[in-house]
Amino acid sequence: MIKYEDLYNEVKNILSEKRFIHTEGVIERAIEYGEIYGEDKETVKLVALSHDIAKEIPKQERVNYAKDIGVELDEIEKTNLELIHSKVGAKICKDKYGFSDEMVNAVKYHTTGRSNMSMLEKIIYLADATEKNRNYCSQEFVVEMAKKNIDEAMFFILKWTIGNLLEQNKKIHIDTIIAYNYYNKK
Ligand code: DGI
Ligand code: FE
Ligand code: FE
Repeated sequence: MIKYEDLYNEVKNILSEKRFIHTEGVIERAIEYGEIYGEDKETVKLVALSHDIAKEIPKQERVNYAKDIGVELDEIEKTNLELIHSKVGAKICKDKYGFSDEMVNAVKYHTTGRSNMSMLEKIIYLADATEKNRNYCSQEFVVEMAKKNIDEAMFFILKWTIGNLLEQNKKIHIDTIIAYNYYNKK
């Protein structure tokens, strides 16, 4: 597996300044959550650092790039470029950086979520949504919720995300809906 220091420089070169600032926010938040929930710090840092590695592949190239590296896309993913970056990123992390399956899945499901997520998957999903540069979800009450009851925070973010997507008439990916139902414990 690639060393954190080496990957840090690689990611810094690949991403724009804005996206790298977001990434540093995710690393910081993921470390906080990881400490509370007892996840290995180096693992958490590596996944947070690389979660958006494929975010800035030019839109017109993204579908072909996914095909070239052997990522299968469903119909929604083919037309929603936002959704491709997590799957493509996961494949890069597996093939190029030698990530374990659990780490790969944390990258793969960081945008949609899914049912029955591992602790590492939830930490990355929530760190991505609540890092300090985010507007709404970085508020203290959301961060506190994530620290006290991680499944409740999953539900909160999923509900908020789906609400936003509905308002914009966007399609909801099936994994997002499955995750919402799973973490809706009421
Ligand atoms: O990559 P980031 O911006 O850091 O965050 P992210 O990976 O959570 O991606 C956020 C984008 O993904 C945002 O524009 C909403 C979109 N998204 C998340 N779930 C769905 C979705 N888009 C569609 N169409 N359907 C979804 O279910
Ligand atoms: Fe992302
Ligand atoms: Fe992100």
